[in-house]
Amino acid sequence: NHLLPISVGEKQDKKAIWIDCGIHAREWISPAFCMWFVQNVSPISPEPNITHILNHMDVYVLPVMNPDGYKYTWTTNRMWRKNRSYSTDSSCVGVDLNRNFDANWCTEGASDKPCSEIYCGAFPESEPESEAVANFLRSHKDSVQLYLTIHSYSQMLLFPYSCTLDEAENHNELVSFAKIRRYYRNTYKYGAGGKTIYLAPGGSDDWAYNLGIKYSFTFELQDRGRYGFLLPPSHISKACNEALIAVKTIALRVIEK
Ligand code: ING
Ligand code: ZN
Repeated sequence: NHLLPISVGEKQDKKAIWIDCGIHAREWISPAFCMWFVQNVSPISPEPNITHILNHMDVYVLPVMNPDGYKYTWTTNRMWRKNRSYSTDSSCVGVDLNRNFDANWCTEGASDKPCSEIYCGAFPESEPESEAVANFLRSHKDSVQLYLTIHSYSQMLLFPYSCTLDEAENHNELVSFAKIRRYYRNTYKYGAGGKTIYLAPGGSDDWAYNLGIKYSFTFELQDRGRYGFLLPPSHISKACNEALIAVKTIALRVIEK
């Protein structure tokens, strides 16, 4: 069990936030952000905004969704992206977990070739990592109101859809939540994934959105490509702090609803 719940009190019918990091192995700033998050968003925090958030919402933090891939980037190949599962009909290893969810699964923007970096897997939720996340969210969908997933890099805040160019039903509201540029130290682009970067079916944010979690966001943290996945340690605190401000702001907005 690799999930960290943050909760105060016993209030019934409490709403919740889900946040996962490390779905892609090489995006090291992402697990760092989850650790930063749990250090700051704690029941003993003196910050009124944080107390307010925790009084209204429980938080489920998954610090590393792809632990096998993450470990592999420490031991063997720093630029590994996928998980480490073996395929029956290829010697290539790994499924792109952010193409393995059941949202227009394996259409344009994903690949059915096991050697591809964006291999969608044999079927939706074929991987234990994505299946476990999907099962948890299915069984908590009445409480989870905000889904957040942390990637790098490119400094963007994306929301559904990435699996189609169609607009989400509450598109304008998602834009208003994402439009918090002034809170970032650096500029962040924002928009629907498909139109802002590229079509990417099978992503976790689209799947969570279709499950009924109407506030669903993918963060692409620092930087914009100067260091890319190899963000130097000296940038960690700034990258995490600006994202934490954005997450707190979005959480407060969701609570206000
Ligand atoms: N970017 C994401 C990727 O999986 C993305 C972009 C966002 C896809 C939302 C699907 C949904 O390609 C990185 N850096 O991994
Ligand atoms: Zn990623």
